Amino acid sequence: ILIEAAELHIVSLPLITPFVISNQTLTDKTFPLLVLKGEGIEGIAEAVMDQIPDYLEETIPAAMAFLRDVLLPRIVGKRFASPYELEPILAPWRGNRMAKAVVEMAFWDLWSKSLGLPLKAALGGVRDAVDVGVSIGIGSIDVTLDRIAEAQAAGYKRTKLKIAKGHDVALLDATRARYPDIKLTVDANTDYGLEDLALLRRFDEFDLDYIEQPLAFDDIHDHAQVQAALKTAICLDESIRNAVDARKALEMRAARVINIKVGRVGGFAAARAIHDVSAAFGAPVWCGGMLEAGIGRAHNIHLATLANFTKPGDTSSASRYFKRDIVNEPLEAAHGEMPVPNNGAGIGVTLDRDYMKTVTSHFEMICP
Ligand code: OSB
Ligand code: MG
Repeated sequence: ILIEAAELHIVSLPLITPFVISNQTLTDKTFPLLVLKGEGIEGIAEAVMDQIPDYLEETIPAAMAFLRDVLLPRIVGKRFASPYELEPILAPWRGNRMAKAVVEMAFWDLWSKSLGLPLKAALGGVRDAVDVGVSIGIGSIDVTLDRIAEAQAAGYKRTKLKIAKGHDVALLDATRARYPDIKLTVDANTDYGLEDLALLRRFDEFDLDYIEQPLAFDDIHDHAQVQAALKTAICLDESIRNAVDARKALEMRAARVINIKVGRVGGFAAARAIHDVSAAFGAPVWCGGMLEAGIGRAHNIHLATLANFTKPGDTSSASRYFKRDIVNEPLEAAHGEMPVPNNGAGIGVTLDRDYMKTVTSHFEMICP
């Protein structure tokens, strides 16, 4: 396929409920959106970096410059026969996996559309719907219990509570008192350290399916000490950048579960490699989220159809996040299952261009 041009947008959607985690509060979901155009087809993807480097190092302003000045000029005007041909263009640059991912993901959409295949078929997925749970941001115990009640009523298959130091044991006590049997996990987003080992060990009382990313975003090694001291499985998110990290983490028993975010790890090739190495170690994976709008949500759903995504992911209904989405197709889960969108080939959702214009703060075209 010849890539004839690229559209680079910045889109900002208000969140229905502000999303609070241990190290950030989001009131709007702001993201770069890339459209690769070629031979009458469009491949689309959302990038997952934030405005400021609070979850990981990348930022929207730096990514926009890297995309505009470095990556897109090397792609626009060229032909690519498969996503693997992008690798030599993306690989030389250090880091910037979220910026690389948006290019690679948009190309997977374009490529699978050119083949007339759903993205999940191009990836080798095996399901028509994926199991999903909810991720509940930090709030008072009462508000959190209400949100769990809503998620239970909606049939979600797992509840993940965001925690932070000092907002953990009491929250879990109250949650288990009310819901002794639900599938429950926590996500610390790096808020603890090895000095908190005694506190972390108390989490074993709550029958959690796993504890997500207790220690630093750039640590794997110390997580092995936490895992050795706990009965509960550790799940790594921030600190898994690629398949080599996944191999090291599983080899040294720093985790027993991995959260794969295609937008975090540099794209589908890397996501699939992490999926495969985890399967080789017998470690289940699940598909994380970054509060994506409909385009990113669709990419995540297709990814989660791969066989080793055996734990419920974070891709809950778009209507939990946004009053109105930038895609025409509703992405709604029922009974804890999110159907794979299939309105046409590729990601199976289409942009609502009229609405998108009203929520776009920046637009540029990259031409050969
Ligand atoms: O750590 O998984 C995370 C949202 C923003 C930043 C980091 C994370 C999250 C979530 C939300 O947990 C998942 C979602 O609902 O998309
Ligand atoms: Mg996480």
